[in-house]
Amino acid sequence: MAHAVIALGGNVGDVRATFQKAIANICGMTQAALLARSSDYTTPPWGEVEQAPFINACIEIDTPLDPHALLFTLHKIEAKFGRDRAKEQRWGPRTLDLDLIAYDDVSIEKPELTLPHPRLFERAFVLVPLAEMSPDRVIGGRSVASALAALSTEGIERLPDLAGC
Ligand code: A4P
Ligand code: MG
Repeated sequence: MAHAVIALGGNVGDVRATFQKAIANICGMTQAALLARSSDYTTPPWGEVEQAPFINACIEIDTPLDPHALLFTLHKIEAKFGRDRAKEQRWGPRTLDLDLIAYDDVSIEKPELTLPHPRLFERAFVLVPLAEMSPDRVIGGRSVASALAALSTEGIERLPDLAGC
């Protein structure tokens, strides 16, 4: 089993409901055990595209899949929840984005899979939920809490838990 960190994001549709179903699919389709789930956060859109605020969250899983098979399965789950890469703009609006943030201490530098995630340390919308679960986790030689301390968290707000979750 390997330990993997996955970031969830979306700003189209009922994103929190999508997250709940997507997490169930991740566990089922990657034969994974869910170790931790952060709260959901509302986050200002990052990047140059003008668009609605996002909801973001992170999970930690134990999975028997290798990193490529895991990302392939995450892409299948994105498609299942309405994501169509052929029709969308990079960094633009989407129903569900599933990024593989870290996989054990594995380093990979290929366009189709870079680990740890190459833009992790620029993104408070990933580091805030990650820090809620594992502030002391070291990824790519940096602790989550210290990486987060270097970023602005303006506009990022934790959402109350959904009833029944
Ligand atoms: N890829 C390489 N490494 C990885 C990895 N570790 N995890 C490849 C996931 N994918 C990886 O990804 C583009 C390519 O990266 C894929 O072919 C994959 O094999 P994508 O998901 O198709 O495209 P993307 O999501 O538009 O790119 P990226 O860089 O993941 O962008 P974002 O930033 O995740 O996208 N603002 C807020 N507040 N919250 C957000 O969640 N998200 C985006 C959009 C923009 N602004 C945002 C948010
Ligand atoms: Mg992505």
